[in-house]
Amino acid sequence: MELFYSPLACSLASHIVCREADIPVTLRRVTLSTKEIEGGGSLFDINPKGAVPTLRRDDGSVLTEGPSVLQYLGDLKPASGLCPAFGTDERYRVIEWLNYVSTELHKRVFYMMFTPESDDAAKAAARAAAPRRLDFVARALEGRDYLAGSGFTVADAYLFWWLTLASRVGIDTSVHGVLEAYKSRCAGRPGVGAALSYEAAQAAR
Ligand SMILES: N[C@@H](CCC(=O)N[C@@H](CS)C(=O)NCC(=O)O)C(=O)O
Repeated sequence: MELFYSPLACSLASHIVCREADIPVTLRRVTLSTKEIEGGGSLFDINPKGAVPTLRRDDGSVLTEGPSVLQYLGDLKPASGLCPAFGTDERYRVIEWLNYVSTELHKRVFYMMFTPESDDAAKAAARAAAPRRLDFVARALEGRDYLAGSGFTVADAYLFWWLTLASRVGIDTSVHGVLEAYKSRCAGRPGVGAALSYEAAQAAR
């Protein structure tokens, strides 16, 4: 399988899951502004939406949209616990969190902060939307190690990416000790640490 990614973009969550679950993938780096794939080709020819994560499976079929890619990867390795079994309450909690991170954090805050379609007022409004959402996430993590169930799941991979990027773009997550502890807990996992170091090095290139 090939995972089309861009360093430190939301595709980091899928990369983390591959490392956590020992799923062999070839990482294909994409320059998002031009959609060029390192080594040749355009992401548009693989995913007409031109977005990462994009997963090309061994049969050539392509899966897109972070929450579906994350669940697909997690389901490849059920024993990893990264994606709880269908039908369990834990699975619906994971889906609930994936949706929250995707819509309320990723798109509501980051997308509006960075899209050229936003003027300064829209960018400021997006940034201002972060603290209330951080309060909510911090409260949800009070007394628990991870978002859903007892272990690290694909939802944590997605939230970890968002929190990591948030700090890099001046959103202060350190006001919540619980979030700092959560970030360190996640970063200390071998798969998370390896994916983050790899992409940080790629981003610095
Ligand atoms: N709806 C997609 C959006 C993913 C997304 O926003 N990816 C960003 C990187 S974090 C991207 O590829 N942006 C480039 C673009 O949309 O032109 C998903 O949930 O996977």
